[in-house]
Amino acid sequence: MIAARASWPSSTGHFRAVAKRSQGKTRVRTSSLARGAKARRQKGASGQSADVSALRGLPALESLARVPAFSDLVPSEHERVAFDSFVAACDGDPELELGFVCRLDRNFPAVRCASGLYRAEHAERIYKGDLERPAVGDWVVLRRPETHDVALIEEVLPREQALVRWRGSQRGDLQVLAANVELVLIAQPLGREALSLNRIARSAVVAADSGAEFAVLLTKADRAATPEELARDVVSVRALLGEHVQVVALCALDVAEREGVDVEARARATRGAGGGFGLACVRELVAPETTALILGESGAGKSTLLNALLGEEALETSSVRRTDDAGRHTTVARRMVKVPDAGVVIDCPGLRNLPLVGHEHGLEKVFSEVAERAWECRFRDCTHHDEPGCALAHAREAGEIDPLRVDAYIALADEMRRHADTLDPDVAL
Ligand SMILES: Nc1nc2c(ncn2[C@@H]2O[C@H](COP(=O)(O)OP(=O)(O)O)[C@@H](O)[C@H]2O)c(=O)[nH]1
Ligand SMILES: [Mg+2]
Repeated sequence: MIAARASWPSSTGHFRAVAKRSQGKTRVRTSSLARGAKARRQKGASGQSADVSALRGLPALESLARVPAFSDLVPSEHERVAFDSFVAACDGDPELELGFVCRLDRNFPAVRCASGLYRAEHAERIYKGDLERPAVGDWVVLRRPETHDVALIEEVLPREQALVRWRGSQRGDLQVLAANVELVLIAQPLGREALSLNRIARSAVVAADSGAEFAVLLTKADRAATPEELARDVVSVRALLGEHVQVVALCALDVAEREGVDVEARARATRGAGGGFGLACVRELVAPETTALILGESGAGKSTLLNALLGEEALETSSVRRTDDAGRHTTVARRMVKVPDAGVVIDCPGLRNLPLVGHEHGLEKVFSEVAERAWECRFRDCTHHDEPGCALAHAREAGEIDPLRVDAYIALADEMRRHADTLDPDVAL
């Protein structure tokens, strides 16, 4: 049995960097399907922002590799009905088509429809009004006037699910990372620094809060100091998130071969610790008809992994800074790619931080037995630090719950409690 080596860091300092605020605020959807649809139809495509020059710097659609086909994603019944009623409100306007956003380049969408792949702009009431802009994965109503090169997104259909993060330390400033994501692949690189369990735990909480499944990918397995160290990391992650969560270690580059790393020894060690090893395991996770998103900091090896899965350099990758191992934000687009014989994966720019302003339901899901036990504390507002009658302290001491999980829960709950006025009263932290 390999002992877990990582302990829970006392601060959340891994993610101190300030969130970027470059992409405009996201607000809670106020969908208004048929509202004004007729008026918009009369207006035709003239509502678009018309800044076509801004489209010129974007990659040509023909150059994009591995864009999913229309049939690779399936709209929900709800989304289909919403589309049909929008079209009906427009008297069956033949210019309207159903599509999904498969790419955002500097916030300019590309939309995949049954008839093809199109660059699109937002209808005026979307880009000027307070309606939410579509995220990658959203189903939309697209208008394609014959006389225009660029199509127009008339409506973002009510999405089934969204993966969101809070941008700052207040509720109300949300960023939708992608919509309709079923699986979040939490990419955490191995290397000089100790594995960040904090980052993995908060990523899991964000994923669970969105309703998505999640799995952990330990990338750059060639950079773990030894196979034993790698095995200890796998054990730690499984202890943290529970043994039902899949953990896959991998090496997406063949540097391992060049630098004389014994990959097979690492694969054996990983499997011995209960994890999976290699690209084939990742491909298995992303089953056909699944939409996954790779979540991780810049430089975690997300794009390299996707290229390896695709078997070609479809996505640009970066070198990490030698001084601190940090990545350089090479990926500026959010995009979907179809992995051969597997599902669709969304690659997006690395996230420096994942503040847990909300997401308490995600915390409750990931640490369910801890959250359940927290109801037994003597004081309803117990912070689980040194209050008498603390059920979590008791569970930890009695060995009833893994201390790693208790400590992770308390650290993340502390962070959320700092914004207590925003919490849902139905969840006890
Ligand atoms: N040693 C090693 N380096 C890797 C591996 N995967 C990616 N890298 C390197 O890590 C850097 C960042 O990779 P990239 O895929 O751009 O990261 P992203 O920002 O998460 O998309 C690049 O220099 C890659 O060559 C790996 O498995 N082993
Ligand atoms: Mg990248």
